[in-house]
Amino acid sequence: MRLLFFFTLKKIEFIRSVGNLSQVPKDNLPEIVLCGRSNVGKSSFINSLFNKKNVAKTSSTPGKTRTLNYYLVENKFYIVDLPGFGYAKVSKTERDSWQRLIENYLNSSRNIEYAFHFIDSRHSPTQLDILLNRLLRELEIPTVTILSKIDKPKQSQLAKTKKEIKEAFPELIENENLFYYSSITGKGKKEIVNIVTKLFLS
Ligand SMILES: Nc1nc2c(ncn2[C@@H]2O[C@H](COP(=O)(O)OP(=O)(O)OP(=O)(O)O)[C@@H](O)[C@H]2O)c(=O)[nH]1
Ligand SMILES: [Mg+2]
Repeated sequence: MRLLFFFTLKKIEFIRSVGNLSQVPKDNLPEIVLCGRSNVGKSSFINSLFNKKNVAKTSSTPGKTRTLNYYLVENKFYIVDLPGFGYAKVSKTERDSWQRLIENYLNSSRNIEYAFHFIDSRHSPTQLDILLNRLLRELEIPTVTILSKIDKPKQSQLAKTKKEIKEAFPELIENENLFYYSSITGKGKKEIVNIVTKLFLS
């Protein structure tokens, strides 16, 4: 019988912020990419997963992360924190340039082993979530969908989101490629740590 241990992830180093794909690290280590709308909790996820307060910069104002941020984990793989999409309060020019950066990055021949697609558990998936999901499937990037801020919704609200998620993305199966997460309570952390450990650290 194989026992699953609850490993803890400890070592994480911020490597660099990339505003242009020519600046990405050249060592070709595998990458997990965090993507999804602005303000869904992607950067907070990094801090909570590693029990750090400030390794990733977070903000209650959407649009905090504006570059691809590379974090090296246990010297073995990168977590790449992407700017959130769908943030209305930046200029169209800036929004277009982020979108191009994200699309070019996902389309690049980088070693993207996994994508974590975050959706706020209080909200219905948006058109942009549907497009992102489609793009990741077209590119054959294995993806886990994470319903974030799971400490927030009431039961009825959560039931509605779950139903909508399953309608929009019928391929999602709980605890296989669909997880619930709270950076505040730590719910879902064990499951995500297990995924990461199995992929890169065991
Ligand atoms: N209640 C609750 N709040 C959270 C959780 N995760 C993040 N937040 C809050 O949500 C806000 C946005 O979090 P970020 O981690 O900066 O979100 P992001 O997805 O990185 O946003 P962008 O950088 O704009 O794309 C912050 O005020 C966080 O404190 C969570 O699990 N529960
Ligand atoms: Mg962020």
